[in-house]
Amino acid sequence: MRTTCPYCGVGCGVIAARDDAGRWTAKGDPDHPANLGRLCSKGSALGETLGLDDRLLAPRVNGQETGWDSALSLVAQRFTDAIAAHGPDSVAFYVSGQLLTEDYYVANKLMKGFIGSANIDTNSRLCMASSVAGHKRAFGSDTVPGLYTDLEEADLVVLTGSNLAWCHPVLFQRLAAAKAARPGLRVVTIDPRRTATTELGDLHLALKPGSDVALFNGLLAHLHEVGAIDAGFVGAHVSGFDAALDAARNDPPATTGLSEADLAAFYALWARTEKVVTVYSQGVNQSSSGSDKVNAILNCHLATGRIGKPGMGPFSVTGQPNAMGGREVGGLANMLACHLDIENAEHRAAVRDFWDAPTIATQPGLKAVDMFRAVADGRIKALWIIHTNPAVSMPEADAVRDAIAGCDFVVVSDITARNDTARLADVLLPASAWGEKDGTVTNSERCISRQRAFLPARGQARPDWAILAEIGRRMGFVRAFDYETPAEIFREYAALSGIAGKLGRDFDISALSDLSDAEYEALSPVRWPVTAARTGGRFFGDGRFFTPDGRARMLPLRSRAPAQVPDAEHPFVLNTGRVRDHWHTMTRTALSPRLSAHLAEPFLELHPEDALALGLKSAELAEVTTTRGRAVLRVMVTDRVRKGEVFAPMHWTGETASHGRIDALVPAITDPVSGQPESKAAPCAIAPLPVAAYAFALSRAEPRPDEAAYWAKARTADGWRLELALSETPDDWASYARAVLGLSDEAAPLMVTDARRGLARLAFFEAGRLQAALFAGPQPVALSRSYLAGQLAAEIDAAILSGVPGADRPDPGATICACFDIGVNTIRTAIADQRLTSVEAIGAALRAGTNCGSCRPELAALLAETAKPMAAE
Ligand SMILES: Nc1nc2c(c(=O)[nH]1)N[C@H]1C(S)=C(S)[C@@H](COP(=O)(O)OP(=O)(O)OC[C@H]3O[C@@H](n4cnc5c(=O)[nH]c(N)nc54)[C@H](O)[C@@H]3O)O[C@H]1N2
Ligand SMILES: Nc1nc2c(c(=O)[nH]1)N[C@H]1C(S)=C(S)[C@@H](COP(=O)(O)OP(=O)(O)OC[C@H]3O[C@@H](n4cnc5c(=O)[nH]c(N)nc54)[C@H](O)[C@@H]3O)O[C@H]1N2
Ligand code: SF4
Ligand SMILES: [Mo]
Repeated sequence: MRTTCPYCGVGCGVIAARDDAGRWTAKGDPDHPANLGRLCSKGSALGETLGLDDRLLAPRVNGQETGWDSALSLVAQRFTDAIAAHGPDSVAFYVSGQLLTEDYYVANKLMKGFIGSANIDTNSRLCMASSVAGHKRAFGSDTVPGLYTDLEEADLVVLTGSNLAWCHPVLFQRLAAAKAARPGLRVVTIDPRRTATTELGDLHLALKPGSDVALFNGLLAHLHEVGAIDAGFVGAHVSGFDAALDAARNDPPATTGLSEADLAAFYALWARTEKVVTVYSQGVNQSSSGSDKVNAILNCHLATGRIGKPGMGPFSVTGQPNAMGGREVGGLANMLACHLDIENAEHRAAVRDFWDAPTIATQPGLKAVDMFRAVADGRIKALWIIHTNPAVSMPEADAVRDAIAGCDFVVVSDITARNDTARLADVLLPASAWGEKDGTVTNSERCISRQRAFLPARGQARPDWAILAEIGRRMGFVRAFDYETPAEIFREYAALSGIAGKLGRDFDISALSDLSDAEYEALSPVRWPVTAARTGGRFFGDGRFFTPDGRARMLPLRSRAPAQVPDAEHPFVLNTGRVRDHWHTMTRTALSPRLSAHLAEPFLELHPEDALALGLKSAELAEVTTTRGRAVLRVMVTDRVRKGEVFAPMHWTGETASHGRIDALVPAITDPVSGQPESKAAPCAIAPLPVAAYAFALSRAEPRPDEAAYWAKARTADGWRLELALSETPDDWASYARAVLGLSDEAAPLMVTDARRGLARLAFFEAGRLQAALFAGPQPVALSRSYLAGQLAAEIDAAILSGVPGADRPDPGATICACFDIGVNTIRTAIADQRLTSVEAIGAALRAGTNCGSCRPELAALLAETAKPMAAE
């Protein structure tokens, strides 16, 4: 079955098929234009995430399972009551860029056209809002001009605020392959820290966090100085050039902290290279000056006319699989469907007439941060959260969690009850997951692809669009929500886009409005626009923009003082982001043992000099605090980060770690134009966590370590692995282990202890097989985790207590290649023993890096040994 990957915005085509053992596996679709057969580690492991282990299979009201009818009646009633008593703005939907377009369309139609409020916002506010605002300011529309092939055709690719190697791995692989085939292709990376992505670059600019506006203002001034402005293009198609240049000249790039030589090299390369693509992502968007950062980049492309032509243009890469589709259907609180504007009376009237709606929202609704503030202070009486986990992913996550807990009525639609937000719901609705539902998504290059069902419905789960439509009907809007299939919704949406096209909007897929059900089922990937006159292609190469006068707008921009400044109490800057093998709050990727083996616990990248000053060593635990909250993270000492700056991943939750929710630390400071929070620059304090005993444990049963000062757990092939830190050493390790690892009181361990050194090692066997083991001591436990994880269910053998494999069995070390489960030690040894000098040679020797290729940047780093291994030892 051909479908589309549910993770990142690259939008790879997937072929789901059963293997010989009857298990579902995912392979890259060679015919899909996004990936041409490739998949990354997450996509390749999709088959491991389809089980029913943690699935929510029936509606729950106040924690009790119930049938759909009573759950839906309650939801419809409570929303209707709130609206009757307090008006339409007393209710809100908080949705997600992972919804399918059809789901999203129905949610938006219900809220904006039938409830009559615009209080629907999406996690794309945390993700793409600054790019949307920047595009609209410059182009008059939220249009991504280019195509993926532009990265391959360019002579210079600038990656700024993007860890493409880990976050858009297949697009990164396409770029890496193009560069290998044509070494003249230059890559410049702009990121305060070194990443797997910066390894590919010819030049890495480790700028001061937040200083991107000054960097691109400096570039604009330089382009003018050296005569690289395209006066013809500017004269015919752009307004605001003089003011933009004037502002740029008054904003010297010295504030970036970069050396003059680096700045000069970057500027000269950009100026002399006609075919340049600037790719940007969350280092740009998630900033208190995010919209200005976007426009500073767009200014340079507009001034040189390098936009919308093969191999050139600005390129905002989208994060979620349907971030783009959500923008198209109007998922943001300040948009209507099909790129129509809520504040435009003509647009509003067109949408209302088309929907035959009783009302239409007349002003923008609450943006995410403000929405949860309104929930906190009781203005929102009923809230429906769909396909997102705000108690973990919103800034000020503790306050958001408390706000949800305190709200009169909260509905959560999810595929699992095991997440921090779902635990707070009054009504929990089971949604059909990837593989069980049908619809469309749009990727970063405007390509619309089908997600198709290949699994039967699970339990009572229903697709999100069907749940939303049923609530619409139960709220009294029977005809408007009388959908029976996603194809019907898609046709209606495509027809509305035709009206948007007639109103001069970019988003027009009206040629798809009369697809039959069978044609919808068979729909091949297609880039919009899709009209009678044209299909796909680039925008703006012809110099025509979607502003009232048809000209693009350059904006006068001046760097503002950073919104968040470290001080004596909070001297470090906390940067946050992603790791290679986990997806957001891990409700799906943590189901896969091999994805969990790459980085198995929440961590903090800390510069060696800072670590020394703080008295922290690698593998110890740091307590990180901000004015908003606290986290406890494993220290990874590395010069990848600049001194004074630290980096932590966003993935860990209350389900997977004791104090790993990084957004508990992040203040909800937003960009004034887009309302997008600054997730990458929180001033923080760092101190060693006082620990009496560290422990590492393995267990067949899921561990329950609630009282520990720190814990983090991850799945292994046969059970779980657990990291622990305790503030007091237990008197009796055996009974402690029994309680935490779910063993019966009779379970008797093999045990060695060394009271003087405070060491204890215990192994519990049942029916001759290892059931659980625990290794504890006053220092961080330095044992081979990958070896130990492989010993669960092994036959009884006291050698396990050594914690390391015997001399006859080498210790593979932490997983680098997730596809073939090849560890860092195995790779290092092969490089040394076999004198390997290339990533290809490692592949030939070990197979590492030869399937999905996601680990190739790390293999390159191991070869260069310029960097330490990324995974904790
Ligand atoms: N493996 C994996 N892939 C994913 C996801 C995932 O959860 N896991 N999520 C998807 C989603 S929704 C998104 S939005 C994308 C995000 O994709 P990316 O934006 O590439 O990922 P991030 O790690 O959030 O941040 C990118 C980089 O911005 C840098 N940065 C921080 N501050 C600044 C700054 O001031 N200026 C500049 N120039 N750079 C800065 C950070 O150091 C970081 O390396 O990834 C998508 N892909
Ligand atoms: N500090 C910090 N915070 C960040 C970021 C950062 O870089 N730093 N990045 C931000 C960004 S860019 C993003 S996109 C957000 C992402 O943050 P979230 O959207 O909160 O994270 P997810 O884990 O993707 O949440 C998706 C939820 O939907 C559920 N789900 C899966 N499939 C379905 C389905 O078919 N239907 C329904 N109804 N539910 C389903 C999953 O189980 C999960 O609970 O985080 C943001 N927060
Ligand atoms: S790059 Fe990876 S996560 Fe992104 S769509 Fe492709 S396979 Fe999925
Ligand atoms: Mo995102």
